[in-house]
Amino acid sequence: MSEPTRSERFLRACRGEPVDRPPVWLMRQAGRYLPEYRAARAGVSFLEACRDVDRAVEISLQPLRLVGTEAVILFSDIFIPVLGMGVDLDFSPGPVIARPIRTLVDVEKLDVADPRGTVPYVFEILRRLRSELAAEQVPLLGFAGAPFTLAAYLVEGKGSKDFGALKRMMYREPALLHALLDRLTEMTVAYLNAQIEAGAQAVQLFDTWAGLLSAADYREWILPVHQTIARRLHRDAAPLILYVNGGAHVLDAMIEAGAEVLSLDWRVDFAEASRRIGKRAAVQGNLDPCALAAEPARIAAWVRELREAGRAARGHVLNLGHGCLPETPVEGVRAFTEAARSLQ
Ligand code: 1CP
Repeated sequence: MSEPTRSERFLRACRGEPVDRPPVWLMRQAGRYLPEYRAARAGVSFLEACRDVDRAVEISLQPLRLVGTEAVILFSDIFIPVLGMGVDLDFSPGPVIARPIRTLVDVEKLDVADPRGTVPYVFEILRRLRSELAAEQVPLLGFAGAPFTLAAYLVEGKGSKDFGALKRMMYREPALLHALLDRLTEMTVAYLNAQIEAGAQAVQLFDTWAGLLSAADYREWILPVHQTIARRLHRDAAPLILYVNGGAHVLDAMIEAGAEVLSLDWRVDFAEASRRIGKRAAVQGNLDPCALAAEPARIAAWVRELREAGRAARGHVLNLGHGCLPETPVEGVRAFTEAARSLQ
């Protein structure tokens, strides 16, 4: 049998069809750890880089050429479509919201206009990437922040360890948070479907902060949102990858979301989780991003362990348990992808 293309291997792994070995990519594979990224960003704000189609295409492609990942993810941020809703925000380096959401009037001001009209450059970047990648048959991923994670920043105003303002809203003013999540869900469905239409072959939903909730609160507040999104996406055209950070205690509810792939962080025992998930979904993960500071031989050994552990699930995509960090050594990233590509 001839070797599959990178697109075929990736999409088969996501859908749980037989593959020769797991494909590999890394969350936040484009970013400050790469000198070439820092050069492309010199003198340009993060927002400008996201809006500049040529620059964003170049940055998106950098990891493919420089560190050997086998999928390309759109260079953008989960807050770009939120700009399209009329929210005044900036990056420093994380999102900072000028006027955090406090009332129903604030929620009702959030515009759920067609993202193809409000942030057209996102779809232009995807179309350009898809045509650049056509000859090599490399898969293109789109992504969005999940409503709860977006709400966490919109209510808090900025990043936080525990997002106390959001949790207080959840317990004190549940109707208000429901209204906010409903609006963000509408936007997310439209945004991801427009990305699929523009050429994204798989989409990842990042619910970075959903793991802050208890298992019972997760079932009440997060699972229905994920299920709605999963049901309304054009998943015949693009499988859905669901990422939750710190979600070991909600794995069963993650399975019920209905995504093709569950992306797990490093605190989850990958073998045990893969067995528990079994034929119900594929798994993605889950090396600790800090482990890329180790010797290449150790990184290669972890990759082989992850590969064996992932066999129990329906499919496996090799990745980290969270994004690359600005301090991540480029050599460690290369060791990770090389070890993945040399798996038998
Ligand atoms: O200074 C800079 O160069 C900007 C740093 C940066 C980058 C490179 C930000 C600001 N966003 C990004 C790109 C980005 N963000 C991608 C690109 C594709 C990739 O290579 O993977 C993606 C998928 C994201 C997603 C994102 N942004 C998430 C979810 C995933 C995760 O890492 O948990 C979150 C929570 C954000 C918010 C955000 N944007 C930027 C920062 C520094 C942050 C985190 C803020 C915080 O710590 O609370």
